Order: sequence, then structure tokens, then C-alpha cells
Amino acid sequence: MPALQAIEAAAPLRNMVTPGGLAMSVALTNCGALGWTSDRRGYRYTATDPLTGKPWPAMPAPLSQLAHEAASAAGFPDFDPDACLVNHYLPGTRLSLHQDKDERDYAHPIVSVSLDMSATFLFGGLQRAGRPLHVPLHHGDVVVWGGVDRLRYHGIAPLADAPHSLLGSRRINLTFRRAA
Ligand code: MD3
Ligand code: FE
Repeated sequence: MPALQAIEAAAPLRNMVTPGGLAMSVALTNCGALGWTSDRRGYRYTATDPLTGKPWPAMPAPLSQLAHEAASAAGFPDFDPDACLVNHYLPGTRLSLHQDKDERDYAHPIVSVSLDMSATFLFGGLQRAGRPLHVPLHHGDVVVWGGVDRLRYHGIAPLADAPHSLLGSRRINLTFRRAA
């Protein structure tokens, strides 16, 4: 949590605008050499934070180590993340079904770490159509998405308000990626 607070102090959480012109209900920031951003022009990874003009804060070693160890345990021993998205949810925040396609090489997995309030993860298929599985994600859950599952559609259902002892009515999700 102190590492996250330092990241948020240097690169504030913000609601980015999608190419469609709508503000995302998830607030986000990044750490690592690259950070994911969205604006009217599209989605991309950048080395600097468009809000501050400075490089994204470095990825704290305990976090990159956690991501590396989780990927290793799931059969991806070479995972070395260069980007970590910090997603911040309040009650009612949602993330509609999408694929993560802005990274260079889909052979690398994505590692996600859930903190604080629980959420309902929407676990879809390789096409958007069809009802996704609903999977609860709780504080401390770590999930590795790789191989044939790397391009699955996924999302988060509107967050219910069930305050957690650590941060109250908030959920944080870290996703570690190899973007370049
Ligand atoms: C399955 N975040 O940041 S994490 C995202 O909880 C994102 O904030 C959600 O989707 C969150 O892009 C879900 C789980 C996750 C992340 C990446 C995936 C699942 C994935 C990539 C491919 C398939
Ligand atoms: Fe995603």
C-alpha cells in the first residue's frame, strides 16, 4: 500500500477518455517504463505521463517480483513486466467487455492482482458474443492470463458496495504487462 500511495502521488489517478469520447468509470494510473493511456486518438503505451509530462513512476521491485513469481508458477518463467496499470474502482464502477490487444507480443501473459473490495469478474470467450462466466475476485487474488486465454474478452461487473477493512469502499487492481 505505501508503494501504491507513492505511485498515485507522482502520477495521479484519472478517468481517461476513450476514442468514442466517453470518460472511463475506472480511474487509472501506471508504473513502470511504459504506461497505458487512452484519449480521443486511441489507446497506446507511452513512456511519459501525459498529465504531468514526466516518466511514469518506476515499478517497485516487490511488485515486479510478485508478478514474475506468479507467472513462473503458472508456466511462464520468462515474464519480465515493463508496464503495470493501476485500476481504481468505486461502488458502481464497471469495465465493459474488452480484449487487451495493445501489447506487442501476445505470447507474454498478463498478471492481475486484486486488492480491497471484491468484484465480479466477467470471463468471456474469444468473441464478444455470449454470456460470460461470473467469477468472484477477492482481496489478494492473483490471476495469470496466458497462452490460449490471453485474448479472451473480459470485464468487471458494476461494483457492489461491500467495504473492505483496508481501504473501505474501493477496489484496486494491478495488471502487469510486457508491452514492448
Ligand atoms: C483476461 N482489468 O486492466 S483484471 C485491464 O479487474 C482489466 O481491473 C480488470 O481488464 C480489473 O485491462 C480485470 C484481469 C484480467 C486482465 C487482463 C486480461 C484478465 C484478462 C487479459 C486477457 C484475458
Ligand atoms: Fe483488460
